[in-house]
Amino acid sequence: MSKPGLLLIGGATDIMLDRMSAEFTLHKLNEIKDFNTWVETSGASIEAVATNGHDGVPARVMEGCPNLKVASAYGVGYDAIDTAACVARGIKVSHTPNVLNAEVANTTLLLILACFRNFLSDEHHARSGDWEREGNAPLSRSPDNRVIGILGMGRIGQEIAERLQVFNPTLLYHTRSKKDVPYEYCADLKEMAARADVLICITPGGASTNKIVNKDVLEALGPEGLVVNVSRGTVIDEDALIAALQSGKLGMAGLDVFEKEPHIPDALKAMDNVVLLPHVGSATHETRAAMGKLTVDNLIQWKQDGTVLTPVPECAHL
Ligand code: NAP
Ligand code: 8YV
Repeated sequence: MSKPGLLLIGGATDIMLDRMSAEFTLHKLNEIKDFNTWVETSGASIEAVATNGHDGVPARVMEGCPNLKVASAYGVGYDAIDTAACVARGIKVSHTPNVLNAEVANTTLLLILACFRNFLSDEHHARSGDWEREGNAPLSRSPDNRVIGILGMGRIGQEIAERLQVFNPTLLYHTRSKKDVPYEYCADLKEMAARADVLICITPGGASTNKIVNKDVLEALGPEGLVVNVSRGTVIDEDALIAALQSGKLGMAGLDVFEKEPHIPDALKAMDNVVLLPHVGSATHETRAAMGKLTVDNLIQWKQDGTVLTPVPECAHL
């Protein structure tokens, strides 16, 4: 019996490629020279797509693969996928929740420590010889005993809150609905920012969170405040962030995600009160292996019985 066609969009680990090739006839979008010709010869054979939170499922793929039945995302965020269009066609969308919670939480703590403790400038002070030439580095600030506001209290937000306990924080959170967690709920994001020393962003991307952290929220966080973004770049108004940091109305930023990845504005690169990471929140061998396993497990499950293990909420009823 011929294997169903699978179109890979974006990257995959070697183990993912081996497992997908054993079960599917694998096509790689980045190796297709003439897409329109490929559609004519192979588009109808494609029943499955493997993609990620950055590349999604482009409209040309949706149009060129009329028999598409499942899209498996290598990541938990799926804002790049038009789930309404998928649901309308009965296409099941899966993602990789939970297996990356710990790593993204670690990245969040890394950014908090790097910002408060001047990690980048102190490392340079040591490596450059400035310590020998100029003496001790300036004092930094402790992350301990801070008021920390978390925007988003889902799978990763709750892991972040648990791991933050090492800093003996006062924890606040803001979401659209109150959660059963032992932290203070703040119905108003700006009010939470005004009370916080640190604001952590860990919501999904998409319309409901687009630029939710705006000029008013950033200035409420204030000149001593730190904003950490490990969600999506669209959650923070990037122009307002740059202006607030440059004017001193906001103290620091620790950023793993950006509005137009992989582009990072030069203004952010030029500031020494900003720590920049290239969207590596989940990017460890161990976590990506777990994400990759679940991505392919979803595809194999679909091939076996038409269901997926971890559907996105919008597709859970399909
Ligand atoms: P989740 O379990 O679905 O949690 C999302 C949280 O955000 C929920 O508490 C939700 O509560 C809240 N939320 C959603 N829309 C909101 C809004 N408009 N205003 C306020 N709160 C809102 O998702 P997760 O597994 O924690 O993942 C969260 C996101 O992290 C992903 O979608 C992805 O974008 C990002 N992420 C980034 C990396 C990285 O490498 N940097 C890695 C993994 C994930 P309510 O629905 O009650 O509002
Ligand atoms: C991935 C992420 O790097 O899971 C997510 O939502 O942002 C990261 O784990 C991204 O999805 C690209 O694969």
